Amino acid sequence: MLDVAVVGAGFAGLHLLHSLRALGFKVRVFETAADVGGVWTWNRYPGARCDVESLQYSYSFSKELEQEWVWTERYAAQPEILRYIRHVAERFDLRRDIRFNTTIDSARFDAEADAWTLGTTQGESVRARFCIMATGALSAARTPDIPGLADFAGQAHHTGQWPHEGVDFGGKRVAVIGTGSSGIQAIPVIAQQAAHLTVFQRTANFTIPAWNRPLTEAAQADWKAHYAEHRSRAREVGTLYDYTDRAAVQASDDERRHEYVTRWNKGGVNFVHAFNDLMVNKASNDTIADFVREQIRRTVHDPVTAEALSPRGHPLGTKRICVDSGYYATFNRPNVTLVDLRKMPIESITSSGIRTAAGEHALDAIVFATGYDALTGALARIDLQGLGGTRLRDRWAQGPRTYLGLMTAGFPNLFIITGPGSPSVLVNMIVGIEQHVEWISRCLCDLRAQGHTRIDAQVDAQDRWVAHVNAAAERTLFPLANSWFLGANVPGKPRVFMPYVAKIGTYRQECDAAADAGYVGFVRSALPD
Ligand code: FAD
Ligand code: N01
Repeated sequence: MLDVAVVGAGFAGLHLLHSLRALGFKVRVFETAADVGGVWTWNRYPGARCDVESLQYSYSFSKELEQEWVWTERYAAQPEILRYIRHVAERFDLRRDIRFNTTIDSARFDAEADAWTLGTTQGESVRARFCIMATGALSAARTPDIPGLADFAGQAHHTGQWPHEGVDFGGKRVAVIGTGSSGIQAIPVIAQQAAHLTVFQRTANFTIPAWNRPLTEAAQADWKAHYAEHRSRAREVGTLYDYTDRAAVQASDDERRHEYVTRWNKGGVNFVHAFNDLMVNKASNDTIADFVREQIRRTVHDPVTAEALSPRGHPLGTKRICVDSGYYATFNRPNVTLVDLRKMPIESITSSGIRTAAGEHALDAIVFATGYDALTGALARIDLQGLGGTRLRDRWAQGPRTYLGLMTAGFPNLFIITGPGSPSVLVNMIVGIEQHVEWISRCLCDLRAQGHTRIDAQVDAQDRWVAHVNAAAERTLFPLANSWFLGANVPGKPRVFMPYVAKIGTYRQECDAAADAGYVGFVRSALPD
């Protein structure tokens, strides 16, 4: 029997393997894909790159790794991030404990033995005392159920399941459905390759220019010389932005404008941290949203297209902010057309294109940049049964419930990485992953030292945590948008704000305080000898 089964070999699964193996646990990782990398092996669409700066979007657990790896761009592209993850797998000799091409489709807790039995789609079973779901917050790709999709005779690809051999759009009529981060990254690049690109937009999104650029040796050396300080600050704040204590309502029109212009010209997500009340005060948020709409009008030549691209229905940042390279200017190209689905919804997909009320758009290829069943989707795809055979799907039918975002009551010895109830997708996810890996590693060591074979979350502690997470979201503007943070992109998914709106440092203290005080809110026990 394994001590620990880890599901998923992305950033989280690899770090877990490295950490737990070093602590003497017998660990094995199971991964659907044929390689390491998680989202970075799946998302090979044109333009895919990170939007947290590369020097921050990387592991902090090895000082040597930090110093030896050379990032070439401010925001690394997918192939470079995948090279980095593969380097990590080789450098720390991780592959020997990973089973690739293996999907876990069931997991049952055996209360007599305090152990999980995992089933694979190939019919094998594996037993482990502890099971850690490193299955990814954004790994369950969703292709919408549009009538006629199966009839389409051209190529159809989801950004999150992109063919490894690439897709040649040369001379083709291409559609992109979806204008979230993936669509907004892919559209400018596909527009340069395709004969014609039609963008099908349901909700206009806010996007900030990346101003991506090569990293100079000097800038990189300077950052590396101060890595320890940068990392220690990131453990508190998640990502290093220019945070301010100032509210937009306290600033004059000129001061606000100056701040927005300065940050727009620097680029990236830093823009949304211009003032500290933008995510809690709608009037303040309107000022930054107006500024972005003004930039769209200045960039896009056709006023009708500019207006269609201008987000109106949600405050800036309440849907995940996007970061782009030339997105709005792409709509000035003669080979790019925008279809506003609010005015002209898709009726069906035919063998040769996409049909709206205005007629058919003839196409050779469709790109689905339509997102994910976020945070809970990968878990829901596994038939997970806890105490008494209770299924996680049923337990979470009204929305996910966790204690500290780490465990869910009634499913002992099961940990979740960056799942609901943790800061997860609201922070630099590698910092979030590392915090979870550190906490779980310590927890498993403590259980081993004290002879415990089982740990479970208590229902009342979980109820209090869920209320705390909900209250944190209610203090913000986040609930005003129909976002995937709320599950609003998946028909029938309960509307619950899933991530925990808190600084990662605050959350780390909450998790550590529970462990320091003897795992408050958890029950631990040992099997009889
Ligand atoms: P993943 O990388 O999603 O890995 C999970 C793995 O689990 C996958 O390989 C999957 O195949 C496997 N798996 C799932 N279910 C099963 C199963 N049942 N059996 C076997 N294997 C299974 N975050 C940031 O902070 N900054 C960024 O700039 C950023 N950019 C992103 C860009 C894209 C295109 C996407 C999609 C996400 C981005 N993210 C970013 C979020 C990203 O999810 C995290 O940064 C991080 O990569 C997640 O790592 P992970 O290991 O937790 O999950
Ligand atoms: O997915 P999304 P994504 N008909 O859900 C539209 C991370 N990420 O893959 O808004 C028509 O954001 C949908 O419309 P609407 C990042 O955390 C990061 O782009 O629901 N349209 C929306 O426009 C990100 O937030 C990077 O009305 C349909 C789009 O598809 C997360 O992953 C890069 C539709 C989906 O947008 C997910 O991003 C990529 C339908 N039936 C991803 N269904 C970085 O840059 C959905 N849509 C770091």
